[in-house]
Amino acid sequence: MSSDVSCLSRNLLLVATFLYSALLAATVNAEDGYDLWLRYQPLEVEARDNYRPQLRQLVIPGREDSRTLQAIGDELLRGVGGLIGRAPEMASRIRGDGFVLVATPGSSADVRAAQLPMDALGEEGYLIRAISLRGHTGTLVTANSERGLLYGSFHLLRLLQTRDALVGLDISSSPRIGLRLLNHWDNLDRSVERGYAGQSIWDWWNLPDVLDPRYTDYARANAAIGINGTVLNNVNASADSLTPRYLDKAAALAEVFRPYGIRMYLSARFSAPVEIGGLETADPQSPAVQRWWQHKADEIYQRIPDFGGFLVKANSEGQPGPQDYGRSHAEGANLLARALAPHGGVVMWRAFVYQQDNPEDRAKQAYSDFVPLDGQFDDNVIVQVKNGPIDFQPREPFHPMFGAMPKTPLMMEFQITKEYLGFASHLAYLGPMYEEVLRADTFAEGPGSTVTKVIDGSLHGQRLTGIAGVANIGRDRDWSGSTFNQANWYVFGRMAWNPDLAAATVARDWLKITFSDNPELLAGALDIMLASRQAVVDYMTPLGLAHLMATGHHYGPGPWVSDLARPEWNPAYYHRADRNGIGFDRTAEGSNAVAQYATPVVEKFASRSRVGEDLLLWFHHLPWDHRMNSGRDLWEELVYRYDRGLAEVQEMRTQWQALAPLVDRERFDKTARLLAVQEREAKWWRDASIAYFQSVSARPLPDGVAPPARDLAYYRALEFPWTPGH
Ligand code: GCW
Repeated sequence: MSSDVSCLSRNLLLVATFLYSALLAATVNAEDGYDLWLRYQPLEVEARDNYRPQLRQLVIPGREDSRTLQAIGDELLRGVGGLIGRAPEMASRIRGDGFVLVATPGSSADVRAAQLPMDALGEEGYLIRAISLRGHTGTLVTANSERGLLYGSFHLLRLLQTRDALVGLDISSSPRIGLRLLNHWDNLDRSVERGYAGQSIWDWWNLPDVLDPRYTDYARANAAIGINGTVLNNVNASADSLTPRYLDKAAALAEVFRPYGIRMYLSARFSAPVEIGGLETADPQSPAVQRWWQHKADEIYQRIPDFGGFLVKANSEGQPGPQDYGRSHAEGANLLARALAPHGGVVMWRAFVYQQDNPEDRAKQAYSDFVPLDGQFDDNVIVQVKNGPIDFQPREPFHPMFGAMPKTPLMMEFQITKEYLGFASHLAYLGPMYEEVLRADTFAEGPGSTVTKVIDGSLHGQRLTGIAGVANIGRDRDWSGSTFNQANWYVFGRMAWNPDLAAATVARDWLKITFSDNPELLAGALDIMLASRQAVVDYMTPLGLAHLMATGHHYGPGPWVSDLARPEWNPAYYHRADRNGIGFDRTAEGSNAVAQYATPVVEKFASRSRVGEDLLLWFHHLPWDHRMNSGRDLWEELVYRYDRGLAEVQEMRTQWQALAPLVDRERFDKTARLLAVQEREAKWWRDASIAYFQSVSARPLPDGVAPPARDLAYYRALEFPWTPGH
């Protein structure tokens, strides 16, 4: 009896031990997405065996005295150790074949003696070379600065992650754009405007005392893709961010970011001198106001000596600004710029403005306000322009300000968070959208005057250059609300460094790093990614339509909305559909927004046949029976596009299911579930939009097209009081 009991308990113990180790193994291998592209899971055996002889020792002269060099060392040990299963030995000098030397000409006599082409690298660029030194072969990462070494080291790790050969390496890379920034629309209460990945990662309340390890991982992730600055707080800013208490908190974060080459910036509220300074006015002409900003800048630089500067949203959507005092955007920007100039800071002044009671086509207002000010901005001001003239829609033409202000540096503002592309739940890879905008030809100085050349400064000889992405980062374990949303953060960084990179190339890198280099996985997932953005365009706003989202939260369709106080808040303002036709006439017969583009572009956009169907209804109001390239009429084509978008999402789901054996459980399931949400919502968009436009056009559905599942009244009555990000 007693032996039975002990046998039973022994068995139980065995089972428990087994379960425990199984659980442990599962946890160790758990892929919850936290690691982003710093995922250093072991490579395939063959790759590991190949790399091992080449990664034996790590030599980083001067490491003891520099936090950046320490960060580099830690990252390389961790990365190489994880990827090939054996960390290199940290050595003080080259001892044999298979060394990795990370050094500037200043920190290593060997590098100096090698006389490498360092000039072209600038401050942040780097070289990675296969090299022979002291009779041994190895790899050299070199640069003019420690920041360059940092970027080069991350590139070296990426080579392993993408399974590239180290033999014969000769890479030279430097960023084309100077300021490569994230913009967080994060509030002090940890809510995030247009954020769909949980609360803000900035724990303002517990700062500066508590430093979440996430802050370091955030800095690592950004440095790995070349991002070199971050604006911590929402452009709809609270002046409290500029009070000493909050500056102390920001300074603690700056300290964490510094070794990773990430400078801190803050959104500044224009009326701060009144709100926290006790002044009567925020007028740029007032000497007291000027002094207040100078003093504020001094106060900031005392705490954060490498502070980057201010981002400002002024006279837009109710925010205070210089126009409240009859002053121009240039006068407002220069006020802050002069306070920052002695410290080397910049002002990023946003051009996202449109005014209450201004009857002008909203797509024209920013250009009308800013272009006449060309030449009036101080040297340390850069004007930040959204990619399109309205507002981060699934597709817009490039903003007409690009190319139109030769004397003013302009920086790009992309949205990484998907306010208008299905929040965090829809899979939409934004690489193709960024690529489309960057490659668009403004013709400002003749053919080849691409948007890229405007923002990299080469078109008009600008020295101050920049690009910003509105972050999709929150407290969610996977940072961005889904695995595939991480790709949007990733591609933003990679294209900020090199705007000529193809969206498909970056997607492939990301897939290899994030999942594996299994060819079937790469092919299937790449297909999904590359088709995804056009799918969203098709099921939300096909053929150049825009801003049809429901009011305020922008979740789901609301093309019927036409009763809001300001005309340009209404979807009906944008689509202008009636019994006869649909679209916004922006030709000379209409709002003439086309005239804001350079000559050949005007003609293209103004022509119904040349504009291209993707932007057709952005620029033209056309009758429902307008003949399209397909032979269908406009009404039939519209319905066809909605169907096509939905069908694409169904296809994406099927493709993802086929990848089940190739993806770890947790990330596979979450993506599968989100794709199911996307399909349901794509169908909702399709059905509601068709129901509405049919109520207006009074046209029959083309043969064989499924009628919407519910009647229009049903869709109109839907309400979503607790949508995130609003
Ligand atoms: O797209 C709109 C958003 C606002 C945002 C604004 C802007 C920060 O709906 O939430 O405010 O753009 O870019 O300023």
